[in-house]
Amino acid sequence: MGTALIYDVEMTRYKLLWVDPVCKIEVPERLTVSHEALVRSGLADRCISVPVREATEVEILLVHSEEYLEAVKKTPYMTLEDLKEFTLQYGDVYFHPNIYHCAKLAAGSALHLLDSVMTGKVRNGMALVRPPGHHSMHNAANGFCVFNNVAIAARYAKQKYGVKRILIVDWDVHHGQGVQYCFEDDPSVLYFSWHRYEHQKFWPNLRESDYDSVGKDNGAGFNINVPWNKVGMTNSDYLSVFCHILLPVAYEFCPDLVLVCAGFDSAIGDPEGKMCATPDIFAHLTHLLMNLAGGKLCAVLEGGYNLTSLAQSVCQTVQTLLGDPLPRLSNLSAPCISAIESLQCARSAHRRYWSSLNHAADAPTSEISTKRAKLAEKEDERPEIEEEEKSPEEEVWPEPPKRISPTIRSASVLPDDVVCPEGCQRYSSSEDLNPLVLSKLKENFLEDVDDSDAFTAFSKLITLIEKMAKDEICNGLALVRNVTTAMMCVIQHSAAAPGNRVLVVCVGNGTIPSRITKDGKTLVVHISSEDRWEERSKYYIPLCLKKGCGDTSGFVHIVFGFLLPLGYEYDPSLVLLVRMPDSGVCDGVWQQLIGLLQSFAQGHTLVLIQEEEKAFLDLTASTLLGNPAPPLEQLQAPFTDDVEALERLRHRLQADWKLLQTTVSPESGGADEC
Ligand code: Q9C
Ligand code: ZN
Repeated sequence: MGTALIYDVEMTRYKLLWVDPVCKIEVPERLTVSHEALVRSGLADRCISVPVREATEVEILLVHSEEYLEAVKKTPYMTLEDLKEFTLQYGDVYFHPNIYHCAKLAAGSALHLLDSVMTGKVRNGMALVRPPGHHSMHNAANGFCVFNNVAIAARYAKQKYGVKRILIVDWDVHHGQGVQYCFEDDPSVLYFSWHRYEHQKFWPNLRESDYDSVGKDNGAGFNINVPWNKVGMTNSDYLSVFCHILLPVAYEFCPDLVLVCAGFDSAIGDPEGKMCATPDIFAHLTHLLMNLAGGKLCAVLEGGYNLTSLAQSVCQTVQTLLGDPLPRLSNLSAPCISAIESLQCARSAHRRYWSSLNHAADAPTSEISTKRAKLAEKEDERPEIEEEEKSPEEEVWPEPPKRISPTIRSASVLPDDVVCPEGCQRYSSSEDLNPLVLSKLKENFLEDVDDSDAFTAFSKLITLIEKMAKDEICNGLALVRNVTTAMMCVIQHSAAAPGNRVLVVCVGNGTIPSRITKDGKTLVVHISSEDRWEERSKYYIPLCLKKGCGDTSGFVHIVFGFLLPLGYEYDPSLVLLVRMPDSGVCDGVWQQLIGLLQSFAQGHTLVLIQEEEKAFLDLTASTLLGNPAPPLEQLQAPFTDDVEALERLRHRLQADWKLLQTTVSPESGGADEC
């Protein structure tokens, strides 16, 4: 199952024919540079090329009015003067004799991509299209958009394939008001958008782009807006919103299909967005959505006006869809106060609709609404003249380094009598272990190790992680006699090398020797049913679920609310996932966990499983190999006691771990300036 790529040069064949400073950024080169970057990097060749087609009138009418379609249909025959005149009735858009044709191709591309994913010809894919779609409405073109490509695809998916729940993630920097209007009262489509807002001062300046537009009637709760009230938002701000709002709600919603309004004007260097998130963030945003809906994801291009930033972001997205290991996001800062304010507002507006947000705090008092009120008073005033600053196009950032893809994806260390899972390579070290390492191993683990078999296994584990460090192997799994000893052995070796950091995720009950958690070279996140609150420290984080790891909602709550933010902030060089015996974690949750942990350490994950639990081997291997986890069932509310205890823990930890913050509080002290 591959990744589809849709592109056709025909969609570059329209452009602005008169002078208009607002529209001049929407150029044909947006498509050519994106496509050329995919070709140059070899990514295009690895995709399954899907041809474009025109959307039919019936399909366009799924979203647009007959009147509007008839009007657009006439544009190919208009004179320049007529086109200018026609354009004037809409906001921030231009027409061209060939744009109607391209708009039909753009919508048709989204539909063809959707067909390829729904029929199982491909797992996922991306369509590079012009014109974009998310601003266009039932009766109107708007914001460079003619037909609403993604909205049409969503209606089509419901109608043709009977898809029950669709998640639309709009990471473009503008609010896709066209999509919001289309599905406002429809609970089968969950629309999420973050967007530059600046208390309604930024285009399209709509009251209904704010966090309190949650959807209407039956659709209440199914429209999520996260307005950015400042420019300069960073990777941390974006991740924080994914971890603390979008992902918990998305998993609770449990979509059958994910559509992405993939605009890249939310990346650094863009003249419209003026944000500071780097192109590699899109690798992560994409990956975090790829374990929903059994991996069925269609990304459709929207905005993106800095050609360099756009091309890099498109490559990051496609490479992730192809399943390559993710880049590390180093030096994440604390989310800025304005971002946390927006997060807190959106969470509080949605807490009554989503049990995963039920515990969210109230919106921060007055400040934000006061700003809006002040703005309304001053409506007639001319905006203040801003001080001279360097234009965002001049912003410089390093080109994302080439992503590494070890030749061996998954290796296994198994007892001889255990069959190696398909696609995995049984690891039998050809190299002898460094004698120094060997003696250290003996010295430290001899008394724990009862026989030479186990000792051989440990030596293999060590050479395996050395090969991971050299990027010869991406990930691994091992069936061991005693997970705790194996864990200690790996940690001792790995943490000895300078610059290494190991994120240890322990699932299930058991005791973790406290000596490993002192120096910051390991961060242990321990999910169990035992209350180890007393033992907590900066580097030992016990997360307790009363009913144990079999509690799916509780577990998912912990993964998004704690594990992902901690992992991103810690930025490990290796992830060690330890499944304690009888952990009770169910198959689906286990697969999701493994999939999500591949966000870290360039996918260098080592999974340790105790011999008695060898039934989990195949499942583990399949996920490490990059197969999408099956969707979890729609989630129930996590237990109140658990959630309350966890929120108390969050409060204690957020001074050390800034990405855990979900509220603005005097003592939280996030970075003031974005
Ligand atoms: N500087 C898309 O990204 N102009 N459309 C805003 C404020 C309209 C953007 C003017 C921008 C439309 C798909
Ligand atoms: Zn945009």
